[in-house]
Amino acid sequence: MKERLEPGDALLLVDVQNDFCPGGALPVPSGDEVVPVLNRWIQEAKAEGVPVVASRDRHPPDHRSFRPNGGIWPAHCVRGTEGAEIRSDLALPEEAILVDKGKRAKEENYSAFDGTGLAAKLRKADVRRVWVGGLALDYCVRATVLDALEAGFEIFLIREGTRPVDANPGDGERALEEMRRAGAKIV
Ligand code: VGL
Ligand code: ZN
Repeated sequence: MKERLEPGDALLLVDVQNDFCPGGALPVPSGDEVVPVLNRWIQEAKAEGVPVVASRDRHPPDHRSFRPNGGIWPAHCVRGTEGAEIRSDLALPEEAILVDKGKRAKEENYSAFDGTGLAAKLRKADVRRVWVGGLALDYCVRATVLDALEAGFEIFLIREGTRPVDANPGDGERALEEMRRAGAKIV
């Protein structure tokens, strides 16, 4: 990687959880392939003293996004289950900041900034630029990036460190274009 992390940056890893990887309840195709890529970025963050944030989708069993409850997704990332855990091969530093979202049955919360206080937390840590990777490109990563731009952060999306669901062919590409138009830099 030629891009460098520097003071004032944060690395934000979105929903790198068992249920979003092959074998999980809502598998993102090749979702597990983001892990080695993001592990290299974590090493770089540690070397530069840059904070690492990891978001988790943490739903109650009666969450509205689940099909039996009228939503579009199979039940996934139910709190307390193995599927909701972050992939054990993601080398998160001990001091990583964990952000849980989707905790309320009646709210979707795709974005790691939605109802989590993350923007305030990052500003308090003097973060201005955020490097984003994780799952899934066309849902939670997209929503997170658009919210972060709205909140005034400079955003770098780590293209190799994310994968789309692509429920409709081209969803991932369209999400990338939308983020680019909104001001994200795709690296
Ligand atoms: C996600 C669908 C439902 C994601 C979360 O993390 O992209 N997608 N819940
Ligand atoms: Zn979810």
